[in-house]
Amino acid sequence: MISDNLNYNNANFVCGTTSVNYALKQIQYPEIAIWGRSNVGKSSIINALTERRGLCRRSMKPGCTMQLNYFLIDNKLMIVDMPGYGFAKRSKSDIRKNHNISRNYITSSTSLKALLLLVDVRHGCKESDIEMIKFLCENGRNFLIVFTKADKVSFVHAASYLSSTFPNILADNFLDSSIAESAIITSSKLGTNISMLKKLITEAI
Ligand SMILES: Nc1nc2c(ncn2[C@@H]2O[C@H](COP(=O)(O)OP(=O)(O)OP(=O)(O)O)[C@@H](O)[C@H]2O)c(=O)[nH]1
Ligand SMILES: [Mg+2]
Repeated sequence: MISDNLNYNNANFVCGTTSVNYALKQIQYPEIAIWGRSNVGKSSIINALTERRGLCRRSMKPGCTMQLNYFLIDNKLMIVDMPGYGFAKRSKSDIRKNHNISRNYITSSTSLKALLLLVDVRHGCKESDIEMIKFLCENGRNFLIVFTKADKVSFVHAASYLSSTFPNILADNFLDSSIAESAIITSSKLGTNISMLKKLITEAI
């Protein structure tokens, strides 16, 4: 049981690996994984959670994270930065490799407690996001939708997207629209809802 007062500042990069088996063998902490389209802000949210700007390398070019990057928080929790999906400018073989790494990890990790599925609130849920949500549901994984880059849109846009557009998209795709009820909107740049996210992570592990 992990308490509420996890010290996120006490964070260290442990390893980057493409081999799920390697990771499974070496690491036995509860894991929270960060997933989402390329450039959605996965690495940035890890930096925001830990308040360590340089801990997780933000990409200048989208789609740069091509492995599972493990960060140990307070010697109790592992945060896993996953390769992004949905970036067309990578080679087909790189896209396939990234897909395989992520899918293997999601289907076979025994330490994975929940995923944060990040969606850029400016663009909303795309087809690829819906596909991944379906994949998580099919595999019985706990997940939370985390909208990113709230600082880039107006409050009105964000509120209407969350309360009507997003639940409708879920319903249109035969997905449980109550998924939207626990979605959270964040900004790594401003720190918006980052403490709330920490509470939700604690609840998930
Ligand atoms: N304004 C704003 N920009 C953000 C925010 N979060 C991330 N960004 C920017 O978005 C870009 C991508 O951020 P990353 O954190 O590297 O995204 P990523 O999902 O890790 O990208 P890949 O690893 O390539 O898939 C960077 O230029 C960040 O500075 C945010 O909350 N607000
Ligand atoms: Mg990244």
